[in-house]
Amino acid sequence: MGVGVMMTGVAGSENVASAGKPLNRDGSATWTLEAVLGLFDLPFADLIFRAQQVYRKHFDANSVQLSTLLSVKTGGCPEDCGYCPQAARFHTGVENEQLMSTDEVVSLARAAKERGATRFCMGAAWRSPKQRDLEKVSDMVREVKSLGLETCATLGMLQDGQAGQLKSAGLDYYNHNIDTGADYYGEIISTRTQQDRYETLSRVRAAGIHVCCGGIVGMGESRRTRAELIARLATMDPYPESVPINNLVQVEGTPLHGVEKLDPFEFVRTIASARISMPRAMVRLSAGREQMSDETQALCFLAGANSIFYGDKLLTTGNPQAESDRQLFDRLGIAPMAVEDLPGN
Ligand code: SAM
Ligand code: DTB
Ligand code: SF4
Repeated sequence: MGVGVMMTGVAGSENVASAGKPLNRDGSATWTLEAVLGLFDLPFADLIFRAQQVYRKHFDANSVQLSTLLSVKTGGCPEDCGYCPQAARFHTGVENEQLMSTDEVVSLARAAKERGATRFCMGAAWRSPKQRDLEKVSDMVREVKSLGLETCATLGMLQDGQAGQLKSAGLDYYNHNIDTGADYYGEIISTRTQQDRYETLSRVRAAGIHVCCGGIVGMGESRRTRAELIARLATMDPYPESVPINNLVQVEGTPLHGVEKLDPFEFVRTIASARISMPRAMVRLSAGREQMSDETQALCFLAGANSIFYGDKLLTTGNPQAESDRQLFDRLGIAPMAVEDLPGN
């Protein structure tokens, strides 16, 4: 990626756009890698101030949306994502389980709704769903949607037609992350390219499903790589409606176990840069909260994070207990976002 090269489009294509000044849907100029790096390089207080200004223009800064995750198909994944406890080739103790039954999923979704979640995200450890499995997941989506929850799924790469099928079942969001900057991607995953991911994202968009796309930091990458991740996300046209920023949860047995931990302020900077460059997105403080102090989480909310995963488990790893999140929200004067306040309602 050359200095000052503009990045536009879900397909990740590059163009030199300075002459035509293409606009993102919020009307701001396209973000270059250098411009995002400039955000990361700001004094911390200036960065947070800018993030707050952008954040308060578009959202109630004391309201955070709650999504609950469920692994509907755990383990045994054929991919080699170096961070992931579910890859069959790593010995992490995560067993290869069968796809859950729709009844089981629906009863867990109902419980999540009762605890205050407004979105329910179903994850499967697949490279790509088989047709037979997609039909079962479509049933789950239909039933979860009928509970009055927003629906999200993350099932790996989608082939032509599959996104349309999920949309017909009532899927609101599809999560598929580009994970990291293009320069670092090959260090982390070899079994599918970042281009494969952009193609799935294009199919999701074309089917009219909202895009949930973000990445992971804390994998030993440079600040420049983190800035490139954010620039890539911010220059998707349109940028994702939902942007999960994960801090690597280190799991024994994965290649990334033992990598040097990211300075928490650098994590907060990543959140702030996402907020500034994607003003109307739901920026989710995602994996890694259990390992984070309350103070770091508070800084993330100040930096513009307005969504979290809520419930004591992510997919296979831990998340803070719902009760401790409720206490943290009380201490910070944060209210869970109500259904009627969700973007689009
Ligand atoms: N198998 C599907 C796929 O990869 O597209 C869906 C599930 S996958 C677990 C979803 C995302 O979770 C990954 O893209 C990655 O960003 C994040 N993730 C996985 N393991 C993680 C870890 N140990 N720490 C932080 N984030 C992680
Ligand atoms: C995302 O970006 N983060 C979530 C969700 N999308 C599916 C997953 C985090 C997984 C953390 C590791 C685990 O629990 O297995
Ligand atoms: Fe499989 Fe998804 Fe884990 Fe990669 S991140 S190994 S695709 S479950």
